[in-house]
Amino acid sequence: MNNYLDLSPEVAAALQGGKPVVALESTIISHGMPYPQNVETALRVEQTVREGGAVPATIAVIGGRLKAGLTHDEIEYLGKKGPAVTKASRRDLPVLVARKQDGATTVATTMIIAALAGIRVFATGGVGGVHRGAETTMDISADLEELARTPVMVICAGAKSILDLGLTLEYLETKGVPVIGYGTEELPAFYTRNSGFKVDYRIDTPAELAAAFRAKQEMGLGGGMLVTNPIPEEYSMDPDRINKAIDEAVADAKRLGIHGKETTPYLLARVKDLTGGDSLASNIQLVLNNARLAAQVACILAEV
Ligand code: PSU
Ligand code: MN
Repeated sequence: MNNYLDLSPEVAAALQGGKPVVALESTIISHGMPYPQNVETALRVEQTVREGGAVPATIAVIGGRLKAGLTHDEIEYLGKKGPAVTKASRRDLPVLVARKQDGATTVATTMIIAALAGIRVFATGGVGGVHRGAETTMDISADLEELARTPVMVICAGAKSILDLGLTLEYLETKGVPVIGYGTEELPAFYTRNSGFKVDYRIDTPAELAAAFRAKQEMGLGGGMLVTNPIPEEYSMDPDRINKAIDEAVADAKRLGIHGKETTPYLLARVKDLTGGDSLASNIQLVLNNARLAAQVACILAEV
């Protein structure tokens, strides 16, 4: 076992026994939602994974240790500290670990720690991608490189149009990352089921998701797979309203000169404010929906 990694007793026992485990990220707790909804949601997501027959492993860096499986107190701690916790992507890990500091893990870092632990399925809300205007800012999330290199299936609700969805798909194609629509041919846009962009493949069953992932690994192709699971119809938002809020948020970020790792948290918080909190309710529901699917896939991958 890696010297930097701590598995919770429950996660260690599950992995040891070949039981299904689902990884969950912590930037969504610290930077993705306000307190206390962030903590309530994180615990509900864990509960949903359990109801699906799998063990949840919420991932973070605490006191410089890479943790897979957090206690409720640790989740409460990250949620309460919120954006004061360092948002930790791949490049942040070395110094945080050496200094024995805390970090909330993004999709990229959650994948790294999940892979170290031997966890193959990870549920979240949204992934990072190529930002609008990246042709001049070069702001491309490290999540995309991680999907290219680290063997974890990431189940998300597509990408928010705070990103340039077309360029994000092009980047993933170049990197050889399959983008799967779960029960859909269209890339979902997080708050809405449609984006106008096509996914690479539509897959309708957890068994086929598991088979494709297994084939990718057994062929030695390595890297991850991006499964995009549309938000349930009843929780999806009005596209005009959400797109107007996103356009305004992107314009505000540009005017204020927000850049680097601050961009995504700024845009997420601004969109939430501009939609008067309605987007938060949708956000919570789509994460629960992804946790359910992830548990199903993890159960199938755990069968021999
Ligand atoms: N997009 C969302 N919600 C999120 C994030 C992105 O809709 O919570 C978070 C995830 O943790 C993701 C990170 O990995 O932001 C991407 O940040 P960046 O663009 O700085 O790589
Ligand atoms: Mn960035």
